[in-house]
Amino acid sequence: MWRTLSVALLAAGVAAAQDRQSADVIVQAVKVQTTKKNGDPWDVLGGAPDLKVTVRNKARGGATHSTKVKADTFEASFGERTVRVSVGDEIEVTVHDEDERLHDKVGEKTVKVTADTLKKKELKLDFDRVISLTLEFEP
Ligand SMILES: [Ca+2]
Ligand SMILES: [Ca+2]
Repeated sequence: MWRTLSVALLAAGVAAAQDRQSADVIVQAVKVQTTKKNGDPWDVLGGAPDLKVTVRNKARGGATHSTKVKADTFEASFGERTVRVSVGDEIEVTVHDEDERLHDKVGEKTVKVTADTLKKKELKLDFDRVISLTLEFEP
């Protein structure tokens, strides 16, 4: 009886520890298509885009962090720490071309953070006009 109880308590403890599993989301690198969907260049006169990545945790009151802008490039390395996430949270990742007034959206994707995501530590995504976006999850 006591043995059964302690096993049950141990199992509950393990489950609780997994619930708390969390990590910082680090935006590592992004690579985008050379044009908008309609074939137009990202900026007038054929300029390359000015890339910025925003990560929003849809749980936790919508904590949001945007990276710095990398100007005039189709690919960029950031290495920037953004929001903290836990297993089960959903994050919305948006890549923009920063402009004077209306920014062009390069792509947007919502991803669910799983225990597997945190275990693998690295997540590579492709969506919309984003060829690849690499996120790292650091405990
Ligand atoms: Ca633009
Ligand atoms: Ca621009």
